[in-house]
Amino acid sequence: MKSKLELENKYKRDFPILKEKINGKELVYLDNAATTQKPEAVLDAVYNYNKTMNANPHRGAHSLSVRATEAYQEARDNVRDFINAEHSKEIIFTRNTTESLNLIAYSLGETLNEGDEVVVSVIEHHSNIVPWQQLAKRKNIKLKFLYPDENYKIPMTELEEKITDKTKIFSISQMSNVTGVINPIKEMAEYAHKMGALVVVDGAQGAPHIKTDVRDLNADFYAFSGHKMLAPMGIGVLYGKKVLLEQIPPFLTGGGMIEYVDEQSASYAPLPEKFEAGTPNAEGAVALSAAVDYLRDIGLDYIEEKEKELTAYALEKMNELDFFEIAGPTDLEDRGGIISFNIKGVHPHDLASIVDTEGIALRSGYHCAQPLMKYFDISATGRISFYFYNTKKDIDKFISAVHKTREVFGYGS
Ligand code: 7TS
Repeated sequence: MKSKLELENKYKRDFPILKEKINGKELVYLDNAATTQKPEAVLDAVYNYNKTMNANPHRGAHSLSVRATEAYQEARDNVRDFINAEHSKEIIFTRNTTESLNLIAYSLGETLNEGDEVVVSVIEHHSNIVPWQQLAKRKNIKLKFLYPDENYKIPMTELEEKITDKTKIFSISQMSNVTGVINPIKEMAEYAHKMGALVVVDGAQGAPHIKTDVRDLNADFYAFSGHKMLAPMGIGVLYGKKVLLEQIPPFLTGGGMIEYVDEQSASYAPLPEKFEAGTPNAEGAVALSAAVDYLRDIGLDYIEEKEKELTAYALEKMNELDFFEIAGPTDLEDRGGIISFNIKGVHPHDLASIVDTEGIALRSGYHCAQPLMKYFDISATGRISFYFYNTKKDIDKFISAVHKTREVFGYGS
């Protein structure tokens, strides 16, 4: 068992960027909800793929192409294992959560008819709202919203009121990228299924931080992004139950996803190729697989525990200061390591640029969740978000930079 200090040093070694100097200061990276950093193991995987196996997977019988195909398939198997899906063909590689959600909103949406309803929540990222709006327009169906209570949680009574026998799809995030609220997906899915709806889960802030078993959650579809869990940008995943993916039409069409093509029509390849038109991001998939290995090695239990400890510490420090207003639950059981806040008298954008001079990276703005901001009647928040490589020292530096910022604005610390 390594001591905390040994682990912190290990992460500094494993993640070269954490040693970077920003404005002459050591980087304090608190923008993990936007994207995470990459360990050497992932950087090496990208390099090795390109050095030893790059070719177009599935095209051509030459040995290098076979090597690339095998590496791509192994990555799929590894991701299957990571979320405990039943079959590798249930893992569709996409660019990111946004593309995964667009895919499902389009392809599953094709099976809906006028009068059907889709239910989402107001706490969703735009990527889990706009594709459903497009579907609603295209198919003339109704899009309904669930709202959180004063504790930022969506009560089950909201589901009982809004999800009816007209609801064909219920799409919900596992964790909010603004309030950090963790939704009880299993319980929600059970209710939606009872009403006959299919359940789509936006796992962008889930899979990287919470041990996720899609079969235990009983999600029909589950979307996430590689770049939020140590992999490069441009690789994402859509999990879907085999029987459902087989029934719905493809999203993007063209090369790679067909069986036979004649002048006027085409038949589609079996899963997963049916949903992977065009040359895939094989190096991204291989890098995601290396990220999965790294995360498995650390253990999601450890990651959850570490992030809880950091969140508890940050909330304690922030609550000691009366100028912080926190937009999220205070009960640690209901939240992950994402804290949105406002500081009386300091605009979040000013805060972000001033703390940047201290090497601190945090996010300010509406976090691609305008309906939620409107619902709370706030225009922007600051946001810090953790990953397992953050430390209490990072939080101390953030708090001290906040004091400095307030001094710039003429407040005493
Ligand atoms: N869903 C949630 C809950 C998210 O947090 C994000 C990205 C997405 C979907 C979209 O993911 P993408 O990989 O397709 O872009 N969230 C954020 C964020 O909070 N700051 O920058 C991106």
